Amino acid sequence: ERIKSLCKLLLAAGLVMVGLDYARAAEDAPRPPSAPLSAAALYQQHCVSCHGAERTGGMGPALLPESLERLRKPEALAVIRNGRAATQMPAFGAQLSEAEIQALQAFVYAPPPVLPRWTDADIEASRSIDPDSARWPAKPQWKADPMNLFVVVEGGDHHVSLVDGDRFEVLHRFASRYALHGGPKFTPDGRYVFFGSRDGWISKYDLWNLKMVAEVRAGLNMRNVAVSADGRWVMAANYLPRNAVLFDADLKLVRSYAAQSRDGAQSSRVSAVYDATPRKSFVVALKDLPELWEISYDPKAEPIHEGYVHDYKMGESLPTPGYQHIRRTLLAEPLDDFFFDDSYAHVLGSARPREGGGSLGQVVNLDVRKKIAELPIPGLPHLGSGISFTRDGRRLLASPNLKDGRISVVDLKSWQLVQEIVTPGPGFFMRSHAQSPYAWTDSMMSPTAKDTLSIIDKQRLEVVAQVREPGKTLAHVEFTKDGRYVLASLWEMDGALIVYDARTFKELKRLPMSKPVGKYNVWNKISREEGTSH
Ligand code: DHE
Repeated sequence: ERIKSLCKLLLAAGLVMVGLDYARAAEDAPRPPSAPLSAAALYQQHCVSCHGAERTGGMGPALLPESLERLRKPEALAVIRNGRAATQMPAFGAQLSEAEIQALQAFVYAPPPVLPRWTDADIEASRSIDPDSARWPAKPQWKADPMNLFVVVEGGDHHVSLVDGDRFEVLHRFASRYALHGGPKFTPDGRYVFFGSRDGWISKYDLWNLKMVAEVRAGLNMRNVAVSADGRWVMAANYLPRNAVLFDADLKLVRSYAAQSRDGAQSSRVSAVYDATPRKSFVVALKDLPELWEISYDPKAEPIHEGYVHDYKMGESLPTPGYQHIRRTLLAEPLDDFFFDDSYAHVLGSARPREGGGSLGQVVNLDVRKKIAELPIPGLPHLGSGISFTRDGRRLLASPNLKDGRISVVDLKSWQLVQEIVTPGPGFFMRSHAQSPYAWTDSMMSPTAKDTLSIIDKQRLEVVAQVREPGKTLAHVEFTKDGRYVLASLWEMDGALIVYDARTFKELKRLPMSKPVGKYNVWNKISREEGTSH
């Protein structure tokens, strides 16, 4: 019996050994090829935790066709393969095959089966506010002129630098939301600044205390934000969803306005919203509908009566605060980008060129609410970056052009083209200052002249000097409060903010920065200096 038991034990131990050996051998053997994962499953496995189940973003940016419009597909493949420097985006080149990387790229560029929604409830749920912010001291907690402060948006690693405009030193640097776009907007005292990101985040920052006050996600794909002249209201313009959204100064949702025709039959993306300070209203441009909206925040605004073009639903009681109305100006074609004249009674707008041509520029009078003149500037004028100035007693507008290397100069009374100033290539931005005889413009859309800033004499209306950074991109300038110095962006990952003397055009200093995109001088912004964008 004892021998029998010993044999059983040995047999069992043998089986275990064989089993272990077998398991080890199985581990060493090549895995049987499994069925390839679908792109949706790959997304689920590798991307969902940062970019969200609906691809609307999370810690990483939104991955929807609207959000990716500006990223070329080969670049997207490279990002999946190699990751993105200075971000949390890892490299997947070692884990995924080339076919899987391509499948993922195609997946994120394709529209999702169900259009993601972003409701008022989503907006409210996304909001955060520092509960102590109301008690923070109401004066700058640093030593420099708060009016000559520059807010510099660094697109390379998504940061913002605050630069002392007298000493040209960085006072503070903080992380921003991913991909800020459009100029940040300031409250009238210069204390708070509001940033808008392409993914729909609005951030309210206290410049005096160097702290974030509040954040909210207004939409999934946003164009820009505007702040009312009294600092009480903030409005966001969205492509996705198709609406404009109104907040109070602490980014608490007030209401959203669906961008629809009056009968609700057509909808539109919202191109941009601007504050029309003297009118106490927001002016809203629609990309797909031939309408221009004006939404008053003047508590004394006269109510919009029956018979006027109005927007409240029948049966709804007349809303009391003026900001709730939409005054629609009906147009022949949509306006994409525009510029206010000095009175803010006129909007000078441009539309994107369409197949078959069509007029490109128009002047709209916001009081009579109709187009009153054609604007003789073809090409793709970037009116939002336009500047105004006086020459021979006439007020002029100068606007860069995204398609051609020329600056269009238009008389703001006769609406006639005064001059076309030839530059080495098409550019995005233009800046001047009332105290400077010169306007500066870039040619960043030109592969051969992107490294050149052209300096234009505002009286002679011609280029009189250039500064260059050979082979690099040089763009977007802003003057100091007194107009003595010009700060320009060396628009590279290892770029810089370059300070030039505004009279001699000589370089004074450069501060290293990560792809500085735009820079904004507090005083020039809050005083609506004629040479800066509003
Ligand atoms: Fe902008 C402002 C539209 C691409 C950098 N851009 C604006 C504004 C509009 C606009 C309507 C004014 C909003 C404001 O300041 O409140 N931009 C567009 C476009 O339609 C376009 C051509 C295509 C798009 O995809 O949106 C476009 N813009 C770009 C870029 O590629 C730029 C160069 C780089 C980037 O970061 O996106 C760019 N846009 C800027 C900047 C401003 C801006 C820096 C603020 C300029 C200022 O000085 O006020």
